Amino acid sequence: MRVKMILPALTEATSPFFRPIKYSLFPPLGLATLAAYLPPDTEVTIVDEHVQRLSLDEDPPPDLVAIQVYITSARRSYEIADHYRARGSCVVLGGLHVTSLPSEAARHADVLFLGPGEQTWPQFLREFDLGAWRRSKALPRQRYESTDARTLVGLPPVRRDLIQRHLYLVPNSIVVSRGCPHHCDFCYKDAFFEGGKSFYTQTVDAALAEIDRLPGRHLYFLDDHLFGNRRFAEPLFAGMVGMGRVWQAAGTVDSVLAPGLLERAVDAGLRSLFVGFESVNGDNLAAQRKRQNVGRDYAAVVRRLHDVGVMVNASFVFGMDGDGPDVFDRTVAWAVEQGIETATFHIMTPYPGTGLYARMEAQDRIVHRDWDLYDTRHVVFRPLGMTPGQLEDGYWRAYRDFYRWGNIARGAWTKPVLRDRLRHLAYAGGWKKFEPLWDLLIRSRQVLYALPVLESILASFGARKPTPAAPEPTALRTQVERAGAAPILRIEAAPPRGTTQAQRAATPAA
Ligand code: B12
Ligand code: SF4
Repeated sequence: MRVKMILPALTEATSPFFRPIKYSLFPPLGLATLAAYLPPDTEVTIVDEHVQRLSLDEDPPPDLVAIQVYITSARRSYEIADHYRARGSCVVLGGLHVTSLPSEAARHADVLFLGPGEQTWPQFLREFDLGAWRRSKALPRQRYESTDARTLVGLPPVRRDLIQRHLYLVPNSIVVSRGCPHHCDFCYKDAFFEGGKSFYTQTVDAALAEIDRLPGRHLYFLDDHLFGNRRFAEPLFAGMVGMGRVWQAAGTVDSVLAPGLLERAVDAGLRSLFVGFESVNGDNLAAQRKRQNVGRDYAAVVRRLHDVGVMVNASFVFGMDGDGPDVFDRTVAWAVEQGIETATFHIMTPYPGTGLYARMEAQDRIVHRDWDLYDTRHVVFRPLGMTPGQLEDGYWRAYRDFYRWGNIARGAWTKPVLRDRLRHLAYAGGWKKFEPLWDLLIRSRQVLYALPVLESILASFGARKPTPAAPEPTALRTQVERAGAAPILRIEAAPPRGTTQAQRAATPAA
């Protein structure tokens, strides 16, 4: 059987003029995971349109075309699906957007997969009869839904041999869990994992074996919340000590404050953490059910990470119902003052299937459903505290301001040691000030050559001795941070749910 697996790209990622580095960071791990279930005699290719040209006219066409659909690439995915269906291939669609809107996707697919694929995909492969399909387009079923039997135990090794490593800056991306223990209203998580477990991990031994199979030194854990299960994370980190890895990951503010775990991660090689702060306004957090953030001392989170030598990639969302036009400057000023190295800003985006989307729809605040623009850079709903124009302008201004050389230097100079200041300058400047250079590396297919630079910047962080663990989060004082003279951050305890209608769209590691 000839199988083609495709990760379609949104238009921006294939532009002939300029390609942001973020689309050349990570290989299509989901598809490589699924490829591992194919029988050994299968002829299989994986095409990632973010980094490769997708040819659609091979002759004969593939027997089976499997497409991963994200919201921003849904339009393109459906185009490709329609094309291959017209050519007679069996087209199967899966992924987050298909799970959110199966009735939309069904118009473009022979078979749909809802939820994670580790159980349903092998089941389909057992049931699919290529002869019957060729003869009469017969299929055992048209929809496979992942429900209660979810597990990562016995996961076959990811087919990394199908990934073109040299096309990515971070070929060693890895996920050792699925989902997250939290339930933020704006997040895709609850909708995607509906009907079964929404947070589960590999066995520690299997995760360590997967790490061991990866060449080189650098790793990027794409798990939504690597620290989410302490009974898994602790032995994992212990097992990684001595492996000589430097790695990046995502974690929540409460897990950073939890005593002991962060230090273990640092001992195992953690050097940079993506943290979903989301908002400097406590009302927003409560309204979004971002309970793990409410009442936390954000400045202590940053300090604690810096004290153990971990760089911070802080994620913020603009446009929640408690946000007014001042939110952009307040957020940037706070982040710069804390010495945060990199920040990711988003415009709140209601993804179909989320609690946020349901509320916005009920309030008739969704202005269009052009999924191409659901990319967290466009306003697709009516904000309460400002106009859509103010929200979009403020979002871009926040990026510009945070990454001004003056602010990068100001952030770097919050660090007491010259070496740390220089690293801050190198890391923050490297990401945002050399976009044309990244573009050149991407086009000349040399992007992997920049990895040693990233590794050495990361490796020299964390050289300091870990500080003692922070006190229990509950004992931490809520406090007012200051940016210049103006108080900018006060995270309050959660008011009762539903008192405001806020929300947004976070990308835990995107
Ligand atoms: C890495 C990543 C990226 C990378 C690359 C994506 C890639 N190479 O796959 C980059 C940086 C390019 C990226 C960009 C963006 N991302 Co992103 N990203 C992720 C991240 C962190 C990990 C993806 C991953 O590898 N998961 C691990 C693998 C194993 O899981 P998986 O890919 O989901 O695959 C499984 C299932 O979905 C299913 N499945 C998937 N496809 C198929 C197909 C078939 C046939 C079957 C049977 C099953 C199946 O089975 C797989 C195994 O279980 C996710 C968060 C997350 N935890 O998933 C966000 C996430 C996917 N990103 C998101 C967003 C919003 C974006 C951006 C729009 C953000 C932005 N502002 O720029 C852009 C645009 C994306 C695009 N190209 O259209 C959202 C998507 C929301 C949605 N409803 O679609 C997520 C969920 C983050 C979030 N919490 O909001 N992203
Ligand atoms: S936003 Fe982050 S912490 Fe909240 S449910 Fe989603 S992955 Fe978990």
